[in-house]
Amino acid sequence: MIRTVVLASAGLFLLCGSVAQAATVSITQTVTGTNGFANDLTFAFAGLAPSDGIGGVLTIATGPALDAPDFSGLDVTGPGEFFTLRADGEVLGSYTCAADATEETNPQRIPGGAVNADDTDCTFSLNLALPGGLLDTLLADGATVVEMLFSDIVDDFGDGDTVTATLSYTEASAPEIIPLPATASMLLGGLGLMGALRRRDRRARH
Ligand SMILES: [Ca+2]
Ligand SMILES: [Ca+2]
Ligand SMILES: [Ca+2]
Ligand SMILES: [Ca+2]
Repeated sequence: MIRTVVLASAGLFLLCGSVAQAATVSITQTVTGTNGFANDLTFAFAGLAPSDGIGGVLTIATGPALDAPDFSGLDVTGPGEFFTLRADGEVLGSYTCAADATEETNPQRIPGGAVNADDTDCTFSLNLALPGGLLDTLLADGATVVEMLFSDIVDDFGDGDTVTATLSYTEASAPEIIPLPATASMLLGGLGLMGALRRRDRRARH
């Protein structure tokens, strides 16, 4: 009984000790429609630390439109209007707010996507789980490029629409390593100090 409690509290302690802050990388891009048509978006993440292997989440979300009149959200509300997400060329899926789509169709309906009264724009926050294997493949070179590719009939972008891409995962805990050069210089410094003390000692005696 006591042993169980000790083991349980040891487990709790380990659990608390291993909870690290999830490294969150956030990139915001501004959509600029050229001649009313949508531009594909690229989110470049760099300088990424290795993950703990458990996987992470990629969140693609619409933000406020920066230009007046403000039409927040993206033109992915009708049949055939969707975007495809790719990470380092790997297709993650295709998504839409079109009423005829469901979470089982392709493109898949974005859960919680809110279409405005005019049925022209959809605001959403789409969370995609990145399994550990996929995330670690993406992070192998410390960088990943997420592409948001729009279907041809997505054409009602407002200048100043914003879209954010956020990559969240827990970094692998780095083992504590004392670099050898530092150890060596500390040792040399220590020897130098000992020599100086000895010299001072000798001088004091003379
Ligand atoms: Ca818009
Ligand atoms: Ca539309
Ligand atoms: Ca990569
Ligand atoms: Ca359209």
